[in-house]
Amino acid sequence: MAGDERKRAKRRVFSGIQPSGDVQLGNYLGAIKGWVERQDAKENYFCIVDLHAITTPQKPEELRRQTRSLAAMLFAAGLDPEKCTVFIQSHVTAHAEGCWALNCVTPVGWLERMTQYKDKISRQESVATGLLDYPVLMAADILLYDADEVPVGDDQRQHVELTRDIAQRFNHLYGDTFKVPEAVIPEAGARVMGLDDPTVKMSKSYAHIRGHAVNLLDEPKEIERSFKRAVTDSGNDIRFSDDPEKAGVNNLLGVYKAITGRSREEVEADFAGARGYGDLKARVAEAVIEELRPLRERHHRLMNDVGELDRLLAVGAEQAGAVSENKLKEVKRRMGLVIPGEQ
Ligand code: ATP
Ligand code: LTN
Repeated sequence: MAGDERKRAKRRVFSGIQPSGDVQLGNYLGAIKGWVERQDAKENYFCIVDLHAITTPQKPEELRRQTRSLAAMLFAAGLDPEKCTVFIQSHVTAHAEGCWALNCVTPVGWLERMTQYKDKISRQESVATGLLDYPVLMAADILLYDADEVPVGDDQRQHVELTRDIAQRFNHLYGDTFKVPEAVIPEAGARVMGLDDPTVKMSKSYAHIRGHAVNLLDEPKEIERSFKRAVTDSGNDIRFSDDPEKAGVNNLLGVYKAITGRSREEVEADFAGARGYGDLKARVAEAVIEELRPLRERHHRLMNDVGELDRLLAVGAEQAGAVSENKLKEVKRRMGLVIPGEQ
């Protein structure tokens, strides 16, 4: 590990995104936009985590379509295949194997405490073992690459903490093997809330609920409509606020701030002369439409050449496989498994 790290000129970034639905604005502002902006400064690995997606029920044909569509969206958003290794998790078998190894050092109690798990099981009748194990697979994703940084939205903070705990436990049991990574959470856009209900996080899995999410592929008219319907309050005060009553307005301002990159004061000044919430909604919608327009066009072009898309993903899987297979071998060696060809 130390040798590999000494040779590294840039900090290594690893992140993942589930192909569990159509990519929504929260995914973009909380994660993807930051990945794109920092890609020159980092060594980048971005994984489409299909094995995570199947921890909740998926329709097979939909999942296949969504996986390719998500890959196209990552490139359309600006990830450059020359600078980033973009790949599908199930194409690199080290992830599932690494998960098994880490399962054997992770106490079940750690997993039962995860808030996302508790939240998801409260909404399901039958809970798959994979859902409980979800964070261990995520830990394997990250640790197999000796990632320095994990750029994610705020909802993933606890999972990255758990990854650190698992790394430390493994290192303690078997000797220094894994780098202990850090979560990188954006200052703006880390928690975009549902437009229909500003008390719940915007999520792909709820994207079918009318008015909940902005899908990155939505047509301008649709985006306008979603914002027009966004839940606010009965007042007319346009400012950032922690008041639960004003969560809707706060969310709209947060989206605007994340897109424009302006400070809180600048954003509030921008709306100082606005005529009520109608005006606010129209201008936030406009900013989102302009931000997403080129993505939609590039996505459309990429989806028309699936051969090229699959080729890029195959290159990504090969690069990712080279790094993670090597690490997995080290893990197996540490744990006392016989490595073919080794004493
Ligand atoms: P699902 O509904 O299937 O759980 P999701 O929409 O929550 O999906 P993920 O694929 O789990 O999205 O997350 C991908 C990335 O997007 C993660 O870094 C996550 O933190 C971030 N993210 C997801 N939702 C939001 C949100 N509402 N605001 C900010 N970031 C988000
Ligand atoms: N659980 C993450 C997706 C994910 C991930 C990762 C993120 C899977 N593996 C590794 C960062 C690093 C989520 O966003 N729901």
